[in-house]
Amino acid sequence: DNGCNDKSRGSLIVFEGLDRCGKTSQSGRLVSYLEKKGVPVESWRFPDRSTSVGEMISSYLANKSQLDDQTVHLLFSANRWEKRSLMENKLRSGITLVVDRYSYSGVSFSAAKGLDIEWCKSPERGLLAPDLVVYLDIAPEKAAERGGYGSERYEQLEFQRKVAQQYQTLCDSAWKVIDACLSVDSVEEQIRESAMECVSNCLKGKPLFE
Ligand code: DGP
Ligand code: NA
Ligand code: NA
Repeated sequence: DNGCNDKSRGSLIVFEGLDRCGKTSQSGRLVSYLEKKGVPVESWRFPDRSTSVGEMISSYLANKSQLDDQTVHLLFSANRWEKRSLMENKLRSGITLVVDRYSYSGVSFSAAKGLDIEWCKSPERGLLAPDLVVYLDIAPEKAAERGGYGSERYEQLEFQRKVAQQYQTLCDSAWKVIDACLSVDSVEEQIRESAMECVSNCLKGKPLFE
């Protein structure tokens, strides 16, 4: 199904960036804004730690279990796949999804460990393509200064530098790249503008792509 029969639908808006770039707070702000504008919207995030796959991921991230890099890559991907049909149903029923991390995190974090990038992309193929990718751009050193990282597996400066390099290779001209070091309000304003344009295109019947 290539989605050509779509009429109005919700938008798939994805936030990406390094740990501590401000994604979680900005995606929350966008959801509140869209709600106020009367746009049916839900806040989502990946990994979704509430499923049994998500619990395995969470335990891995907390260093409570060990998994090899390929295995954990496929678990993160499976965690998106297990939500795919629900996401599609929501979008087709007119609900906009604002998602904190998606396939680009999947590819960037695993490729940063040295896995082949094409291998990393493979299991993501067939997931729904976002209508808008918001990339909150921050230097790894700046992100590290923001109250420091937590204790999860990937929250280390050296690793985040490698993740940033991988995001660079994935980033294309369709992404909305925003300087995450601007004021919170100015970042929010730029996101609002792109999101409203995206929502109105989807209401006009922009097809849903895999
Ligand atoms: P978060 O809940 O957004 O803080 O994400 C938890 C950590 O997992 C964070 O360091 C980013 C990383 N991450 C998110 N998605 C993926 C993924 O698909 N693959 C890998 N390897 N790491 C991911
Ligand atoms: Na994190
Ligand atoms: Na986050």
